[in-house]
Amino acid sequence: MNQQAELALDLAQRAQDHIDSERLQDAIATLACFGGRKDGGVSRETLSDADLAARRYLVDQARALGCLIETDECANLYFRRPGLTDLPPVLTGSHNDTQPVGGKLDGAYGVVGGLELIAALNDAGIQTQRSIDVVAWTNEEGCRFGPGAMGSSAFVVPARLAAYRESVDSQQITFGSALDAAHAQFPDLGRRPMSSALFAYIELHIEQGPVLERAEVPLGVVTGIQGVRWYRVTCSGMAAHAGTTPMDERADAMVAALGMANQLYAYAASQSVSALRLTLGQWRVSPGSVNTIPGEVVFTIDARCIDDAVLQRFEDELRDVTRSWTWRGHIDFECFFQRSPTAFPDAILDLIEQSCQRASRLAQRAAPLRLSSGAFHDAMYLADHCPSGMIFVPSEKGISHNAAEATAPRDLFLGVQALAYTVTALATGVSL
Ligand code: HGY
Ligand code: MN
Ligand code: MN
Repeated sequence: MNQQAELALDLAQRAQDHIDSERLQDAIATLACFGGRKDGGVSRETLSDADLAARRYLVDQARALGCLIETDECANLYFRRPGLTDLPPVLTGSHNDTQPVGGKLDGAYGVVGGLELIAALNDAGIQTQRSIDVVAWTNEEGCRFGPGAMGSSAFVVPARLAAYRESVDSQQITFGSALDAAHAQFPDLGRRPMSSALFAYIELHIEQGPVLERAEVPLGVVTGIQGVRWYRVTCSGMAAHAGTTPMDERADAMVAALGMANQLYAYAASQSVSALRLTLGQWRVSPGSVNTIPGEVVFTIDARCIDDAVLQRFEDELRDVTRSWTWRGHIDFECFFQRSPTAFPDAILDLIEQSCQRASRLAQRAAPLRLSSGAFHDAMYLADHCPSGMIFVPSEKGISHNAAEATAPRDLFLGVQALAYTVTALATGVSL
């Protein structure tokens, strides 16, 4: 190993050893207050008032750490700790938005973990060759404005933003108008161009599933992310009187929608597609009256699998089911989010594994596990842009997208230690 790399790993160890668990816990608890719920969860959907207030808090925190702060056209927030050179920076971070009923950690943990890394580098008096940027991505969840991971995907391919600006929420507000309103609240932030050069991207995140906890392993080296497709299915029938319309003369959109849903769940449950995960999470019934036959039912489909061919076969099945449903109305569907499976590069996996091994060994915990991610993350787009990777910590009972989402403080601490080692090594001379 050359001298530069040796120095880099020495600095990486020092950064790792300066992570402060109490400071980390305080920051997680404070950020969770923005959109905090009585049940202990967080409701901070993208570009909502709670999200904007949280952004102001993060900007203040980053300023207090001496960071330079910028944003871009998609309102992604960047907190830079300058390095000694103007080589492409190392980027870390995650998303700041949550599900309508989310937890304190999904996304927030990666952003706060990045700021804790900067605090530790300041404490250790470490200067890095490359700048370290911590990012808070806009709209990763995609539940208010679909599709998901808009901020990171527009960063990688800016041309995507035009279509994203047209996306509307349930109040018919466009993503574009919400973006413009958000920018107006931060007039003093410098703007950086999107798709700027990056040396590497490392994202720290909770697993949101049961694998690490069941294996009793505190750190996960994420090998990749399964593929995802989102569809919107519209069943159009005819609204009519619930009392006077004979059953055999109806164009009841709910009968069609439920019939389709049952066929799709039966398909997903069949042995041949056991790796497929299917969720029909969002339903809109109109006119939504107790005594009017539903004229229209719109529902969403979230289909996931590590094998893209399984997702393609599911889409073929969806098309067949749509065509085969005979009734007086009609059914359309559109795919509004599609991302093939992602694989992270070996050089990043090996460095992350090294960082996790040191952190878990010093804590006398089990060695890290390699696993793929069931959830999607901004890293799936960054992987198209630069060498990228992810570090996982366990989720208690595998629960996420739920107010009960939780991870033991000692595991959260180890995760940030592993992040500190990985990012500092990359920013001080480890080559890829
Ligand atoms: O849906 C997802 O996988 C991510 O948590 N937004
Ligand atoms: Mn997330
Ligand atoms: Mn999520």
